[in-house]
Amino acid sequence: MNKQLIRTSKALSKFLRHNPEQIGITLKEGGWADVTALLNGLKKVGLNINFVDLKEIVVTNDKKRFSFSEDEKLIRANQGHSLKVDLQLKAIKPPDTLYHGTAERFMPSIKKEGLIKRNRHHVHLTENIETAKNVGRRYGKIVLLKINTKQMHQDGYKFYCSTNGVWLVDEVLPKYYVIS
Ligand code: HQG
Repeated sequence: MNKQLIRTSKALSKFLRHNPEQIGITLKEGGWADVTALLNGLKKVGLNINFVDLKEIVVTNDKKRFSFSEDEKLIRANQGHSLKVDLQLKAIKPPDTLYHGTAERFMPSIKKEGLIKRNRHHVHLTENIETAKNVGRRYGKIVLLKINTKQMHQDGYKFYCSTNGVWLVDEVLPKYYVIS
């Protein structure tokens, strides 16, 4: 993928998860944005791409961050929003164990209050240890937390899985994780 498309892909995360108003678009129910409006909005901030380019970004994105509607007239981020959007995900039974990668410097506070969603809609968890490690690494020296999601599920916590396989939950209390 060329540099312009990589830059646009990062911008898409920002506009479809956090700041659509910055390019003059609004998100509809389910977090969907109109593709034509999005392309026009991107042009305004110097990201001049066409539909074929946008499709390449969606299809080749390493974490499958974006989806088109069936008719490809709408697009949305699959997860990671700070905006209040209802992704209309159904609660499902999680695997018995999930992982969360974080940074050492957050641990004093995580030990007190557990994992909280902070700016995002949910706490993000993954089945994949490598993914968890990469996520933690973004913030400093990594700590890998192994979460007893079987117990959490039995205790009534609701789990959701985004279209791109990220597990989402409201919080993880300290009693449910061990440092792995
Ligand atoms: C930490 C990526 C202090 C939490 C990934 C994390 C993910 C606390 C940071 C997605 C805390 C929030 C999300 C507490 C949690 N005290 N720190 N009580 N509770 N934290 O970026 O999970 O590339 O909002 O451990 O794949 O790191 O964007 O969340 O370190 O799915 O598509 O606060 O981002 O996807 O950071 O990452 P984030 P995250 P994308």
